[in-house]
Amino acid sequence: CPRFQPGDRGGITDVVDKFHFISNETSELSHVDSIRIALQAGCRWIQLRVKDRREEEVLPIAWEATRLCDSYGAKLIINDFPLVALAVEAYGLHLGLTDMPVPEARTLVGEKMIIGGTANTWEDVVRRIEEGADYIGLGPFRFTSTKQNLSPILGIAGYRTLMSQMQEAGHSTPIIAIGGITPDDIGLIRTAGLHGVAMSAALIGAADPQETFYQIQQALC
Ligand code: TZP
Ligand code: MG
Repeated sequence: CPRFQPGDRGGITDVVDKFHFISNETSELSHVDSIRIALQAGCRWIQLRVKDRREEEVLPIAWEATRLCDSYGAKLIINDFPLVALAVEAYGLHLGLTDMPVPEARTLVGEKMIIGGTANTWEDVVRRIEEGADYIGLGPFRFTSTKQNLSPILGIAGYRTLMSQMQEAGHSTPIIAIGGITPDDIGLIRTAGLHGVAMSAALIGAADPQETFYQIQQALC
């Protein structure tokens, strides 16, 4: 597929929606710094995932992320804070397993916003589908230190089992793999029938994030 030029707008939706960048904070980078790296690399689906902060602390970060994402024509998804997502008119909201249930969030954010939900087991997947989630983040694929309180690791065998259960049940909600994923894993993950992948550390920690994103895109299209 053609090489996506950072700075382009439009016409790349099908490919970029398959890669979700998850923001993170390190000793060297703020959330917004991590988002800037992902946007400069070419990523156009950004999830702002701020942990252990109050809503009023998340809001200014979300505004900054909104300004940046808008300037790149990128979609911004807010993890965990429906009212923040509503305030900044985010493209979407992502809810973890212990966050507000999807239907409750739906009444808060309205019908226009995408809502994604995390799942670790077949029961979680079914619940997410029944709740009306627009996509499901399924993981972890392998161990990662990016997330605390990690659910049991699924590995490729776990994905294969869950994806065949999806197929048998006739469900088509897009499933995004997450957790410790590197560009080299994408080919294998896609053989299990997943729609796309989410990544944090492997992109912001890459020596050349733009080249890494190019490899990711090639593996996803
Ligand atoms: N949920 C499961 S693993 C994870 C989240 C948010 C972190 C993903 O980050 P990384 O650095 O790609 O493992
Ligand atoms: Mg959460």
